[in-house]
Amino acid sequence: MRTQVAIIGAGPAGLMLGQMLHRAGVDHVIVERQSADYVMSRIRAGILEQTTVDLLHEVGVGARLAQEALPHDELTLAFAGTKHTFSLHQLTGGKRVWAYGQTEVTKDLMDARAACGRPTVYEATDVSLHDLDGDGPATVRYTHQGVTQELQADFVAGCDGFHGVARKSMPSGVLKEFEKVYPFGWLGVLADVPPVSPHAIIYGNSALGFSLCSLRSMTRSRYYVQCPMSDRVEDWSDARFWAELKARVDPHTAEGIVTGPSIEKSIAPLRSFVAEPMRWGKLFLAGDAAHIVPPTGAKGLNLAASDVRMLGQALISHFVDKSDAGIKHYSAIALRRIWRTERFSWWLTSLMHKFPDTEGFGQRVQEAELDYLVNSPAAATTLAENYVGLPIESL
Ligand code: RFL
Ligand code: PHB
Repeated sequence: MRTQVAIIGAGPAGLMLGQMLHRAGVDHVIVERQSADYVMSRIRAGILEQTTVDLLHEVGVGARLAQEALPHDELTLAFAGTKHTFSLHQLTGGKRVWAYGQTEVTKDLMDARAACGRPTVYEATDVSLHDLDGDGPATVRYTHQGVTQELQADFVAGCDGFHGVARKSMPSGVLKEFEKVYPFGWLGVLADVPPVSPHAIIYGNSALGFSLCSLRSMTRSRYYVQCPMSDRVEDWSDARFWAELKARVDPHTAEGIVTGPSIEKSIAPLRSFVAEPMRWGKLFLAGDAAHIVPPTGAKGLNLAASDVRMLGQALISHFVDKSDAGIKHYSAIALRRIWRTERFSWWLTSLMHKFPDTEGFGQRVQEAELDYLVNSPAAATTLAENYVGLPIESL
């Protein structure tokens, strides 16, 4: 099979890129390791920046989002027994974020994909990439239903997440990796109960550890507590989870939390990671394949979307306008925004979590910084403009 762009991975990055290329008439194939049902069942992000929402509208998958996403004009930080709400809208001159689950984004993109009729190969095993730096086309080899297949493409877009094959296909002398692993994880619970704070996410700092009150809809809540990575999901009964969450937020919030049986419970590690460069020969990386942020700033999916906006533009310019400027500059320009967002996610993680080595002193320093954020319009503006998402440079 021959195509213009082989997209590895049908997560949000791969599906969004496919949708962009489809609308510009660029031929492409998506190759995904898992089944469509498996991809749909992953519970992950919940908050979309305006730029992500704009991209989804632009690629024609915004109809349900326009009906169902909940606008968040505010952000709440809880600490030292009280909470403070920041007006994102006022602090950023009218910007906001949206509560709309990654599961819903994926469903909307998959529906659009099915309607457009472009090929997607699910359950492709042993995916490997070849001829990435030669003159001829790149080759993607994989096994599907027991048969080895080859796909030849002008470019390969590695949208296959942190554990994918694309980044590992770059020669080690070319790739530079930067990583920070945090000494804790997040235990997340999904429950069909009304959210305690439908119009503002609550990020909680407490001497007991971090907590987060989020939502998927007016009837479905998503809550998290910081936990040691040595914990197992079985260690956390629903009763233990709700008690711990309530102990970590301010009394007013604790009183308002409606508890119920969990419908999903999982523990996720926290990591900061960047791989540079994001292009080698005919291979480009986008999304979690190139970088990971800890979830504290809600940036992972949004960064994947901003990469895709830039990469999609670059590929469309190459095929449609016959200009290679975007392709040349994609890696450098995408990495500028990625590093700024890495910085913000690391900072918010450091501010809100309990670190095993800092004890009481660290807790007081965090509370002093939170107090400063609440009382300094300059500091609050910095928080808000990063939280709603930094502008995307055009290539
Ligand atoms: P994905 O979603 O990992 O998709 C990659 C796809 O590639 C496939 N794949 C392969 N396909 C072919 N061959 C191979 N060898 C392959 N290896 C892998 C995989 O099966 C998969 O389908 O990466 P993508 O598209 O870059 O999207 C990134 C986002 O999923 C991720 O950044 C976010 O979920 C992060 N995240 C959040 N981001 C936000 O913007 N806002 C949030 O509120 C937010 N909350 C979160 C999060 C991530 C979390 N976890 C579990 C890590 C909360 C949590 C708890
Ligand atoms: C979520 O709703 O899953 C969520 C919200 C905000 C975050 C991370 C995750 O920072």
